[in-house]
Amino acid sequence: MSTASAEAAKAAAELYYNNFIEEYAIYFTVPVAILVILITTFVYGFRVNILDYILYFFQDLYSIIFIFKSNNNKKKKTGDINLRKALPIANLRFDYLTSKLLISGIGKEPLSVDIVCKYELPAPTWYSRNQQYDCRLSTSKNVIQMQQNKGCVFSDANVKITIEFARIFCSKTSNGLHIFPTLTTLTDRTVRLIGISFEVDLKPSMPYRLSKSKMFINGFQSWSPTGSVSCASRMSYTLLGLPIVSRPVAGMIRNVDSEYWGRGDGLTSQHMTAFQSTDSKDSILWGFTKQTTAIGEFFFHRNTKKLTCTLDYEKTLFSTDIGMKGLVEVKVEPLLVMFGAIDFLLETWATECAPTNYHRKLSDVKTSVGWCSWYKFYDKVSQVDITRNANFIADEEKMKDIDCRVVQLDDGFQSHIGDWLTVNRKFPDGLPGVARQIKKKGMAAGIWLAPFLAGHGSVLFRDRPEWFVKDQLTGSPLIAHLNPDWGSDFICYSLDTTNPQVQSWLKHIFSTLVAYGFTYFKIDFLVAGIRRGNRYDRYSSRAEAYRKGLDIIRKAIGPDCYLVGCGAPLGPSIGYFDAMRVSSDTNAEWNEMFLQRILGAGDGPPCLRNALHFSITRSFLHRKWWLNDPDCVLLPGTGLTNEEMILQLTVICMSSGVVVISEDMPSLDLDKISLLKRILPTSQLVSGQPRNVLLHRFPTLYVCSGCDPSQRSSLFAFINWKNYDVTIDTKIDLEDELQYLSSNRNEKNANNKEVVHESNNKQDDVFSNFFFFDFWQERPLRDDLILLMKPHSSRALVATRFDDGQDPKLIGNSFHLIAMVDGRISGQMDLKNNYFIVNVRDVACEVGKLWVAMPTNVVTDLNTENNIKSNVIVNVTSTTDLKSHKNWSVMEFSVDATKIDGDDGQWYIKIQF
Ligand code: 9PG
Repeated sequence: MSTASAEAAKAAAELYYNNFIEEYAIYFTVPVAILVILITTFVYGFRVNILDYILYFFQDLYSIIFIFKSNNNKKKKTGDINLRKALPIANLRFDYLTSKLLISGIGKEPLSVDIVCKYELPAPTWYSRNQQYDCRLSTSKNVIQMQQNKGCVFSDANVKITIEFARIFCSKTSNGLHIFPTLTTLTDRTVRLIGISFEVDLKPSMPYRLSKSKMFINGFQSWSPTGSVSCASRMSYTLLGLPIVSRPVAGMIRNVDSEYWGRGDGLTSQHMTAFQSTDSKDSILWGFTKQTTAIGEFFFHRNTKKLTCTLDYEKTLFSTDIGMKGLVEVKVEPLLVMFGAIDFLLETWATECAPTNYHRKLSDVKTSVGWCSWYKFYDKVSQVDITRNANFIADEEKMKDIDCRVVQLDDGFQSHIGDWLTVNRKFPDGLPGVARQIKKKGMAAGIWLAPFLAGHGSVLFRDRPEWFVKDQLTGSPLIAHLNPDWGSDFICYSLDTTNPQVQSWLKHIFSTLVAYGFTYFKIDFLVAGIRRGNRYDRYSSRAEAYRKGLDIIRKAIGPDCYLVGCGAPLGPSIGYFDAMRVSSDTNAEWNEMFLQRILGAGDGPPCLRNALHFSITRSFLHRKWWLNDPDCVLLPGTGLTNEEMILQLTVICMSSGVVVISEDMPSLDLDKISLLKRILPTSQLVSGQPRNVLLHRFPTLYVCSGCDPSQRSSLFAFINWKNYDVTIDTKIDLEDELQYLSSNRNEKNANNKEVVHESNNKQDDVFSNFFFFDFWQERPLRDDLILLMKPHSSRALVATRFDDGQDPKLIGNSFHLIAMVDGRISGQMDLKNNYFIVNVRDVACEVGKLWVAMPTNVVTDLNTENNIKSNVIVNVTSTTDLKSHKNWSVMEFSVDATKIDGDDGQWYIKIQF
């Protein structure tokens, strides 16, 4: 638990007691207390200290009053919680009346929870079977200790579970509880821990129809669909809806080894989930905050409205080997439950999961631009293609500003899947030759491999069949993946990363590639390393085995090489990667191909729509666990409409993740490169966040707010995912956003004095507090905030705050989509010297326009020749009145910054008044 959460817990505890005594003291009467003590003593006997009874009594009373009060509130008002002060203080305690754990204060109703531990003990005799236990630990019979505001302990004859908790925050709008269980064995026999589940009854908090509730489904790995669905919907298992038939294909996309795979009576989400009713602004998020030992999964049972939060261990705990009772202690993956606005909850949860011991600060990892062979050449790629592209990127004048630093060879060079160091005939100089040619051109050499897979035709599989994870049913090597692109390697198997020989082999492969000169690694199909099966080390869970593999790879390449994950189970990968693919593959087609849709499991096959959709819904992971990789930028001649191309650039830029181009650069239309430059480099400081991600499966608003309160501009991208034209009244969505941006923002003016802006409560005025600029259409907007949007299109609006007086404001530019939001392009008034200055740095585009708004009388007085100074070529191209703001005009400047005075690439325009 971090010190911040400990402090928050302490503060919350104080608040709890203050509220508690203030509000409920009148209810505590001595006679009732004595009566309850007598009844509970009669019911439970003297197993528990009498003082504890008194505490339980107060707690029960508290929850009864809480239920009573919230029922009263419900009568008065439906929809959101609107309590008098802060939200009730979250609490967890055992309730003797219902014999369940109770979580109160998260949402309107207390949530009752059962803790179930599944384990096996070895068969007592050779002819009997292992003893299997599916034990509900959280019953009155199993309680052995209760501590007010701290937690409780339960045990059966073989295992003990200690539940501790901390409140993570408490405000008017959100609160949360972080639960930290520890499991200890009490027997001297070997315990095989199968899983631990928290079974939560959501019925009281979901009194309405299922279709009125939305559930956030987080996919298992990079390519898996992620986003909200109706709680009434069904999981899609394609191939005739038969999970068994689609399993070999789905094995690479879904968690098919889970006991919930294929279930038709509910919905599964991996690592976390969240629920929201369609008439509420608040949601409840459930999430495990670690996945180093077990795989966390959530299953919503549609019929019973129960949520099972389950941890899949399958791990042997070796108490017999030590020969002492109770010595094996497992720190169970903590569970977080929170109430509040979904954007905030997703970000908070991701922060709580973030790696604490990562080898470098994620904020120091730079966004980079790279090139990848896959989406243009696929497995037909040859050494000639790599050399031609590397040479073009390094030598072509037009490519200079793109600053492409990596050339990455993808799938197609290897002789077989698994035989990574032997290449096919298309690579006559071998891998050392490829690395040499890329490095010679001053770029980092990158390579793709699937380190946990080996194909049926590989030498590795032929020579070392014992190195593979074994199928639990048949005992033969587990088939992890079927890939029609891989010919004789169509059937692929999972390497057993707990086998010391496999570990040495992995180390050898990666250190050899480093010795060849590669410094950028895209490791793919990683989910193969986490499949269920029998492994060399039975004390290792599948999550531990997977992380062992990653650990070896990271150590072999060292901390300075760039590691990109792909096809990776996300939660168990935290802590090893610089960047991670967070979406399905892209393609130069908006929709997936029909055949892929019916052959794939669910809606994750390659297409632009899926890649953009999941990159948006997974935005909250960016720079918390790694840099998000939204998959490659495609700039094809055909295949994508202009609107789709702009939408692609908008989303990739706003994701602020890594940008990798996948095209044959020499044959590329150079206009496309100019378009691409307008999103490069992506931002180090800000990134996009979708709005209403639970209410809309396809979010229609993606927002990037300024990185500090003094930043005037924010970016709002409206998206039409539909196949037909749509008219969007942006005012509806923008009103709340702008209200927030214009309220109580403190900023420093040019003289470094704090300027406090009072909140503007008059809603009608909020729009006149902003200038709006349409980035891709390159024009200031007037009253036209109702947008007609073509199919698969976006409109990126830069909104700039206007609220302080008559100073000029920079309201638009055509150089970079996001640079006015993160401060790389900024306009400021210097009141002392009476000039307005626009500063520009770190943008790839060198020729473009700027738009500055100023009072009309100021524009009239300006003598442009003498008043404008710059270290680049500037011309005033037009001056127009702003219809949205009376007596204001916009001056449009055209700028050519190809030849800058000074060598740091920064340029400025100074307008003297
Ligand atoms: C190389 C590609 C690219 C791509 C990766 C990944 O299920 N499948 O058959 C399947 C094939 C390819 C694939 C994903 C799934 O794409 O995302 O960028 O590196 O491998 O083979």
